[in-house]
Amino acid sequence: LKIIAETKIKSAHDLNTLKELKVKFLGKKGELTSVLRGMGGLSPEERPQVGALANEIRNRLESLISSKTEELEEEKLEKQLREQTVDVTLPGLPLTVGAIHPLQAIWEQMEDIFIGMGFEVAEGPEVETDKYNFEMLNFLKEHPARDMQDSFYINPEILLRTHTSSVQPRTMLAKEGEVPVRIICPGKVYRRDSDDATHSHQFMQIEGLVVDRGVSMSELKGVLLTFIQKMFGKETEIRLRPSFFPFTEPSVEIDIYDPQKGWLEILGAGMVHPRVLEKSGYNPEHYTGFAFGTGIERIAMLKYGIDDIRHFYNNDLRFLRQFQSE
Ligand code: FA5
Repeated sequence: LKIIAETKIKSAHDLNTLKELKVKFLGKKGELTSVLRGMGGLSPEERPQVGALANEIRNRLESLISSKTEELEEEKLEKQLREQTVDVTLPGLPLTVGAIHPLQAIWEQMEDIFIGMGFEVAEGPEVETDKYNFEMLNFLKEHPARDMQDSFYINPEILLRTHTSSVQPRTMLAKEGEVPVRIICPGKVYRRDSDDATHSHQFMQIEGLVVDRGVSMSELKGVLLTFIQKMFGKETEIRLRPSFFPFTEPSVEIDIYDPQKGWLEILGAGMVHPRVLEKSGYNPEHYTGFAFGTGIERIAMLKYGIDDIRHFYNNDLRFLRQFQSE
């Protein structure tokens, strides 16, 4: 038995065969176990001798099996390593690299330009109250923009902000009458406009607000001309047209000149209305201010020559990949 078992164990080629052999010889119903069971039939003198022999065989076979198991496991590992070597000279798979979204690129560029002119970046909520979106900005109760037709209302007092101008009173109140106020606020705004080539129901604006002693219209023009020329080139011309906003007086619309398309409106601006200053805790006899608001999509469309605002929101990779190097 010992000799047969030893030969079989030594010549086992894989771990499964070895496991089977262990059961066959040493298991509960194994051959050695049945020898031990048969000891009842032996004489008392023979028993210790046969018992000792059987134990010796068991120990011998167990150590043989465990060293063979180790040997086979090592062999298996080496085989795996040999077969799975990595050929580092093979060319790798190309990685697809994402691009910054054109609106994000313009947003960041605009922030950099205004930060360079001493502006700080402010924030405000997209879900806004009537108070900050309209009331504090001198909109009359019956102003058409307050109508359910134009704004997304959550309830009669709360709506999705229709412009970033809501950050004007928020900032002034937070400053508690201190000057200078010199902020820009980029962010999303929402209107019940029907989507077409130049309108989107959700778009982005950048608001600007400056309040201090002696702030003038010529400073407003200087700041916006600097911004536009940094964005579109030194030669770009602008034009100020009279306009109306309830929160600025006088109000202007600013156009830029595009050689192909002529004059294009890009932003609204004006001197902060005295009533708006007053409502937010600034005495209009001591302080003046200017504000402006522009659409990020419209700036991006002009800058990149994009003819349809919907391209920005369709997530068409053929469109987005064109901005890979931005
Ligand atoms: C305003 O929203 C004023 N709050 C701007 C302002 C700020 C005036 C501070 C004075 C002082 P207006 O509704 O014109 O104004 O919108 C400003 C800009 O947002 C427009 O010039 C345009 O660039 C962009 N815009 C307006 N509606 C849409 C739309 N549906 N889709 C995309 N861009 C739009």
